[in-house]
Formats: sequence, structure tokens, C-alpha cells
Amino acid sequence: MSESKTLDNLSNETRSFAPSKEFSDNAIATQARYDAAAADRLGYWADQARQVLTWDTDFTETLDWSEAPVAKWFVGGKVNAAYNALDRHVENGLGDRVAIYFEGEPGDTRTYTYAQLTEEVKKAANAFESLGVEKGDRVAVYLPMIPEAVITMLACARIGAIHSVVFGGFSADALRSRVDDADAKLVVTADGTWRRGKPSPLKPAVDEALSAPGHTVQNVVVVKRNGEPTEFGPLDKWWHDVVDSAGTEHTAVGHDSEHPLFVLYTSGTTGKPKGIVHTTGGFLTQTAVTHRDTFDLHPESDVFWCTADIGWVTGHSYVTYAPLVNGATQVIYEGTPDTPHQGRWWEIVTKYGVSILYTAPTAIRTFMKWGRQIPDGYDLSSLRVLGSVGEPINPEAWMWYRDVIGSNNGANGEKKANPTPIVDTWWQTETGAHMIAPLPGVTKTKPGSAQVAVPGISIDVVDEAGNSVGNGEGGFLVIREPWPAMLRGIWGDMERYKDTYWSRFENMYFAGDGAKKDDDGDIWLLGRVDDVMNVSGHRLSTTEIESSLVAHPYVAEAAVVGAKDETTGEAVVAFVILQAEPAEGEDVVATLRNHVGKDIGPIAKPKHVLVVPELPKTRSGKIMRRLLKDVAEGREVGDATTLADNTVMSQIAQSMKK
Ligand code: 6R9
Repeated sequence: MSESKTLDNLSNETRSFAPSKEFSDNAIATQARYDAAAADRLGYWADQARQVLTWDTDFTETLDWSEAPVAKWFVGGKVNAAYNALDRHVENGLGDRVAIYFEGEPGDTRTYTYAQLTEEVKKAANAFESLGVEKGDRVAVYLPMIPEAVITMLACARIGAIHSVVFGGFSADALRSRVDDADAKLVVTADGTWRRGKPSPLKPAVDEALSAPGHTVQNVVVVKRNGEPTEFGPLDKWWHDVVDSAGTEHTAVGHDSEHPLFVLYTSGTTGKPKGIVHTTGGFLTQTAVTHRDTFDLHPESDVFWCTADIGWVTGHSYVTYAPLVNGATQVIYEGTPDTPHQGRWWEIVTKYGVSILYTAPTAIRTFMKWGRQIPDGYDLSSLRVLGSVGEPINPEAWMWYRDVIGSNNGANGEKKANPTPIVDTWWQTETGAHMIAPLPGVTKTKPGSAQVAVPGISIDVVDEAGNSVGNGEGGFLVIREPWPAMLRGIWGDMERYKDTYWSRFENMYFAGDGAKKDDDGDIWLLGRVDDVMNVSGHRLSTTEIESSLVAHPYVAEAAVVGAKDETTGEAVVAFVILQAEPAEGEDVVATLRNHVGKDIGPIAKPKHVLVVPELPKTRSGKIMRRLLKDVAEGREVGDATTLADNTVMSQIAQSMKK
């Protein structure tokens, strides 16, 4: 075992929670899903594709893998994403159902029924076409979380234009490099948005991005959102001028199942961002199926809220596409969780009766830090499924989510007899949709584990040589079979696609994550393999040590990195944010080191524990350990352009001097 062992197994989490009988009895997905997929994987996906989508032309072949690793799914089929997300629901008599409840940061609200949203998307499609956008053209979307973002994406999909959403928080340089890489013809943006009660501009970054010549952009459409003064140049047009007056008739034609739906850039740790390409039929099928099954979606009664920004893949799959394809009602919120107060999210849950909440561990840990008295003051009894995505969720954060959010049965402190199931969902920009996640009516869930492959998906954990590891062992997470929502390549660079994902192991997709199987064969994600630490020959993942730290009552958040060390090769260095004041005269550092030593063993005991005010995170909430490693090794801090808050590194530097 030791030779093939790629990651040490450190945690000893043993809690588990079976679904209540009531939940199982009413669940959308039962054991039958696993059975059907196990009996005939491709047949299962073909059935699902016909169930969740309305095809203009039926497909003739489920999967063509002859040009592996580039897949073709639902070959010969024609399908329009916007028609599936909108028109067909109206045709089926659901035009009056609410599609979107929008809540702006300043408190303004808008409601769109399916009929209204369909009309808006038709108008936007006509407007974009009148600006010369055609099928196959690229459209850069640089918008805040407002309904126009979803409308723009669906209008592109309707035409067959390929959207490329760039995070509203990214710089002018980042925007320009993405516009150039995809040769975008149109940019859709806004004057700005709101952040913590203040107007936050967007348009100046577009102006700066396009100031140097040599780009392919012919028009810039600008949504008026915050009303701040905005300079207008020759390319610029107001959204309300071009879209509001556009015609409300627009016929959606079916596009080839393999027609590209969008490009989304993902940074990775090194090199220039990769434009991940997704196509239509497979992406829509797997996002819709997983949205229905992982969240137990009952579209006629549920109110779904995914808190992700559309600049992240989660906002593509589980805001713009799956919920609308499934005919669900969803909430979109523009702002930050603490504006104007730290109860804003819970206020929104109560106000709209949100029943399914999908968010990231970073948000949950922030709420833990703020204290349970805040959510305890609201009635969260409408919630019935809670989801997590983006990072491994620490068992303690998972338990808090269940106890504080999932058990809340009213502001009077009453508890639910059966707390809501928690579904931890592992997937990536590249996978397009959930790959590992429990089925809430079937799976006995475990705090901190994403657990099992979703029906029809083939996941494994392998050692250095590509052999499956046994239960209780760690290694590399791989995907053994092609899946419908898989990326079809990197925009303009097929070699890089093959090299990045398919060269590490033969015939397996390598995700870049470490993982282990527990004694039941359930999968636990252990963080990026680039972050694995080698301490005296032991391969330690960041995740389990961080989870041990977060389990201590003093610690709100933790990030662990390996720093070069003369005796042990690498030493564990922990950066922690405290949530409680230690006892008078107590040495917190010693307390936390000893805690980890006792909890998971002396080998994992951090050599240094540094108390910091903040941790560096990307816009989607992932901790950027690479920057902390630079700090721990005393180097100048590397490229920090994807940080959500660019003052964090100087705050950390300041706290080190003290
Ligand atoms: C959807 C998304 C992908 C990377 C992935 C992994 C981490 C995401 C996770 C998780 C543990 C989960 N990740 N979900 N790790 N448990 N439930 O996040 O896409 O932004 O491309 O990031 O995020 O490391 O490889 P993306």
C-alpha cells in the first residue's frame, strides 16, 4: 500500500444522517435512477435528454467518442436552449409562473414571469441581431447580477451566438484579454452596480479595455443600473434604446446539439486563462437532470436560490440554464450578504419563501463567524434542501449549516423534527454540471463528503500509476467515462485541452483534485493536488488540517500551505481567522497546534500558526493558497489579479509585522 499511497488519510469523521422517511417518500429521485444508469449508462442519458428537453429534431446517436477526448453527445439532435428555458413553458400554460424574483442591493425589486422573461429575451435577441450579431459570433458579457445578465445569455443562446461572461469584478486587462482571445463582436455591460451601499462602476473598465485599437468589438450595449454619469463613445448604445424598442416576435430555431453554447474562462494556477468550451445538448441535459435530482426540485412549489454570480460556472449552470429549463422559480440577488445588515440573506429567504438554497462554504464560514443569533432571528422554515459548492466543506461548517440553517423552524427558536438534507456537490467549470453529490432522498449524508457519483457518471480515485485505490486510501480524482456536460475543449487550443486533462492518466480525465475513499467507498475531496504538502515523506492534503482547525471554537476560517523546511522538506503553515477571543493570557498558537496534533496526529501539527484578519479569495470564494505560500516562504507575492478584494494581501502583510 505505501508505495501506491498518494495522500495520507487524516480525518476521523464518522457522523452520518439518513434521509427522513417523509423526505424519501416524496423524493423526485430514488434508487431507481442509480439502477437505470447502472444497467445502461448511455440509454439512461438518452432517456434523460428526451425527458428534460424538447428537441426540434431528435438525435440519432447518444455518444460519439470516436474522436476522443472530444465527445459528441446526442448526435444529429437539434435543440434551442432559450426555447427550452422559456417559450415552451409559456406554450405549456406556465406563462404566469414566476421565473425570477430579483432583489437589488439597494432594495429595489423586479419580478419576471415566464411570459415576461420570454418577451424580454426575444427583444434582446432582435436587438443583438440588429447590431449584426449572428450565429457563432462571440458576445462578451460584463454585467452585475441583474436580470439583464440572464436575458443577455439567453438571447445569445437563442441566436446561437456564443456568450463569454467575464466577472464584473475583473480588471480592464482581464476583460481585454478575454475579448481578444474569443474575438468578441459585442460587449454587453452596465454603467455599474452596487457594492455595500455604494455605486460601483463597470463601464470605465470596458472603456479602458477597448481604448487600445486592434480589438474586434463593433458595439457596446450598456444597461443603466446605478445611474452614475457615464461617458459614451462611438461604439456605445444604451440597452433601453436598443432593446426596449425591439420587436417582441422572435422564432427560436434548433441548433445542432454540439453547437457551442458558451465559452467561460477559468484561470487555473499558471498560464493564461483557459476558455472552456461548452456545447448545447449535453450541457443542458446534465445541468437540468442534476438540478432536478440533487436538489429534489418540485418546480410547481419550490423557490430556488443559487447565490453564485453569473461570472462563475455555477451561475451559468444553476442560475441561467437549469432552473429555467426545469421551469422553476428562482431568486437572484445583486449584492453582498452584509448590506445593509448581516441578516440580508435570511431576510430574502423569509421574504420569498426560498425552499432550496445553494451556496459556497466560504459564505457558510462567514455566517458562522457572524454568529448564529443572526439567522436565528429569522423564520427559515421554508428551507428544505441546502446545497454547497466550490470548495470542500469542512465538517464543522456542514454541521453548522444543518443545525443553524437547516433546523430553523421559525424565529421563535423552534427546531425542525427533521433537519433539511445537505447536498455537497463536487464539479468544475470543465465538467459543466454536478459529478459527485448525494441524492437527498436516498443517500445517507456525511458531513464533509460529496460522497457518490451522480447517476450515469463514472468517478474513481487512483494512485500515481492510475490504479484504483482501495477504501480508506487517498489519491487523484479521475473521471473514467465521457459525460454529457463535459467541456469540448479549450477555445482555440485543442492541444492544451489534451495536455491539461488527458495526459496524466491514459483514457481518464484528470480533474486536478486530490480525494480519498472512506471505508464505505464514499468520496471525500481533499483540495487541489498542487496544494498537497510533503512533510517528512507524508503527503498531506490542505483540507483535513483546515477542517480540524475550523472545528476549534476559536477559529472561523483557516488556510494551510506547505512552506520549504530544512528538516522536514515542507512544513505545515496555517493562517487562521479567529472568531472568539482566547482566554486571558492564553497562547492561541500553542492551543491550535496542540488541537490539530491531538485531533489528527503529530505529523499534521502546523509548525507555524499565523493569525490574520482576512484570507485571500477568488471571486467565487476559493482560498488562493498560492499567495499564502509566497508569504510563508518569504517571497514577493505573485499574480493576485483574480482576488475578490485586492487589499487582503496588504492586510495580511500588516498583521505579520505586529
Ligand atoms: C463548480 C466550481 C472547480 C474546483 C474543483 C475543486 C473545487 C468545487 C467542490 C470542490 C470540494 C466540492 N470544488 N466544488 N472541492 N468539494 N463540493 O467550483 O467550479 O470554479 O471551476 O472550480 O473547485 O477543487 O476542481 P470551478
